[in-house]
Amino acid sequence: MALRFEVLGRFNRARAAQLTLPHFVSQTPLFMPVGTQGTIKGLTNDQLEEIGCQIILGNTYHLALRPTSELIDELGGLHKFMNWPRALLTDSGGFQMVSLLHLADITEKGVTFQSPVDGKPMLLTPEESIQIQNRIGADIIMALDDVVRTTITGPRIEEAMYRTLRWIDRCIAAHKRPNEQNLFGIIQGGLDPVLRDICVRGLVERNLPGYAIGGLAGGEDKDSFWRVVAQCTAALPEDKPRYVMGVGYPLDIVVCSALGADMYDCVYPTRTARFGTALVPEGVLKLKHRAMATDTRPIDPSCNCMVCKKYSRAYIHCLVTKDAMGSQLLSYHNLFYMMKQ
Ligand code: PRF
Ligand code: ZN
Repeated sequence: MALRFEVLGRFNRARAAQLTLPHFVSQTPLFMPVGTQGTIKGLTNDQLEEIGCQIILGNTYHLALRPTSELIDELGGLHKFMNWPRALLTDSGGFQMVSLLHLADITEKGVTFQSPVDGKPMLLTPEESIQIQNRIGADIIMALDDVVRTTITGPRIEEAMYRTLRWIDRCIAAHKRPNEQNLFGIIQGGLDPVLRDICVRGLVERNLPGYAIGGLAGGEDKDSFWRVVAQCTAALPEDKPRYVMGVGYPLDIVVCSALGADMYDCVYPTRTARFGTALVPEGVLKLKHRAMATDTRPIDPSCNCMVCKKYSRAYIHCLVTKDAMGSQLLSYHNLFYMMKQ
């Protein structure tokens, strides 16, 4: 195992812990911003460090297409390629194909999809996903899972859960760098407590370095979402990190942390910034709104970030539709807001 997870304090089911990874010692609960082509859109690595980002996500799917995992490997791995000294996590790629392409087809072999480069059919197997992630070299790599929307019902949910369990063994067998990279398993099973229970037990038996709760934040109601998180965290070992994938909104992070989850990732803070929205304690602030044009206050007067110290709402309002700097400043503030939680 290439990680250490020490719980430093507890309050009911919530915990604060220190997660030691090959490239960084991080404090949980933590939020991980999502990168695309080896970058968090609009921010430099120095800014990410300044904001306090401890782990960032690299996108396996995008990196495998360009510049390719072979080239990243040849150039010394993703840490070196993007010059990011702290920890990295890569997702297995299947979820991105299903959610981005909608053309993906899942069989026992793997995820088949049409290449966005030349339209040819391509197959991503569990073995290939792990091989690609081994080449990229992130501190945490994710198992290939069969993800279905939580809003569908019926036998497909059960099939996906059992397939995810069969694929975890193929992922474990394919993983060539267990001393440098941590393979996390992903719990599926939709909103069905019986299926979730079978999946958690199956993964815990495999004694992985960490566990993720997948298949959520896909349009189900909050009550069902939080119920699944509560059930999974209760069944997971105390001494391993728990990662809720694709979450999320500040409220969800607070609730999931109270339920005993430790790690989160989401494109929301940076994506919403590009649409001109800032995260503030009261909720959101829309910088495109006409009222902002003459507002000389900072985005959030209680925020200590560089943007709130230096710029007014009026200035950002003026930039936001005209210049990339507008969304860059908003991304900076939004990630700062997520990191100080
Ligand atoms: N599986 C994987 N990546 C994910 C998810 C998942 O279930 C989610 C949850 N919707 C976000 N990212 N592999
Ligand atoms: Zn700020």
